[in-house]
Amino acid sequence: MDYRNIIVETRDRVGLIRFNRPQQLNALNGAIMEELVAAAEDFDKSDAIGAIVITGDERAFAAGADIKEMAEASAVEMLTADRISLWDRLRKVRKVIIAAVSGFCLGGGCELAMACDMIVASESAKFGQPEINLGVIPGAGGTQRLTRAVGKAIAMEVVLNGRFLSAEEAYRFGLCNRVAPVEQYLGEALRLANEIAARAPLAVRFGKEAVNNAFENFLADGLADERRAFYFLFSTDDQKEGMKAFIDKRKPEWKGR
Ligand code: DAK
Repeated sequence: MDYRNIIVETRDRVGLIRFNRPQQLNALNGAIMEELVAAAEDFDKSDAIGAIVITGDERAFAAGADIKEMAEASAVEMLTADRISLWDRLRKVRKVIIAAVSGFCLGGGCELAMACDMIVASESAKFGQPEINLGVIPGAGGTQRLTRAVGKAIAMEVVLNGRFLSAEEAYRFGLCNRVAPVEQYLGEALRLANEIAARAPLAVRFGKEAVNNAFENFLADGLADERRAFYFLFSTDDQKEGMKAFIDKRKPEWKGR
C-alpha cells in the first residue's frame, strides 16, 4: 500500500507507525484509518517484528475522527460506511500495540489509544472524549474502555462534561502505563516495545489475548481461556527453553515455536 497519511518505519524489532496529518492535528479520516490498519496488519504478519508502536507528533496524537468528513453524514450513511470494521481489524492484531501519546488525544484519538494494549504518555498529553461538545457521544468504544480503565466517576465527567485528563491524571487513574518528558516519550515507548519483542512470542501473544479477555468475557470464561492457553504453552519449545534456562541460570533463547 502507498502510504500518504502515515509514516511507517522499523526500529529494531518494533514496527513504528506515525500519523502524518499535522495541520489537522492528525484527525482520523477514512484514509488515515485504512492506512493505519493495513500497516498494523503487515507488521503483524512479519517475523522480523515483535511489537508495534503507534504515535502522532508532539502537538497531537490525534484530535479525534475528522469532523469535517462526517459533519453532513446521515445516520444511514454513518452506519453503512461501516468504518468500525477497520477498528475491529485492529482489535484482531495479535502483536502488542503501544500508543505513544503526546498533546491532544481526543475523541477517536483517545479511543484508538485505549484500543491499544498500553499507553506511554508525554507530560503534555491531554486525554478526552469531547464528543458531547458536538452533540454526540463516543462511537468507537470510548464509553466502555474509558469506564473500565478509570471507573465510572471520572468517565462520567469526561464523557458528559468534556473534561480533559492531564498525563499525570491519566497515569493516576490507570489509563496510561507511564509518563515521560516530551523529548523522551517516544523513545520510552520504543524501549518498552523492544523489551516485549524480545520475549517469548507465543507467551506474549497468549498473554495479550488473556488480558483482553478479562474485558470481554465473564470471569469464569476468562479463567478457562487463560488456563487453556497456559497448558498449551507447555507444548512449545520456548516453554522448555525458558524453564531450562532459569534452572541453568542463563538467558533463554526464544524461537517462537
Ligand atoms: N477533525 C477535523 N479537523 C480537526 C479536528 C478534528 N477532530 N481537530 C482539529 N482539527 C483541525 C482544525 O479544524 C484546524 O484546522 P484549520 O482550521 O487550521 O484548517 C486544525 O486542526 C488546528 O486546530 P485548531 O485551530 O482548533 O487548534 P487549537 O489548538 O486551537 O485547538 C483542539 C485544538 C484539539 C482543542 C481543537 O482543534 C478541537 O477541539 N478539536 C476537535 C476535538 C474533538 O471534538 N474531537 C472529537 C471528534 S468526534 C467511529 C469512529 C470514531 C469516532 C466515532 C465513531 N466509528 C467508526 C463508528 C470518533 C468521533 C470523534 O472523534
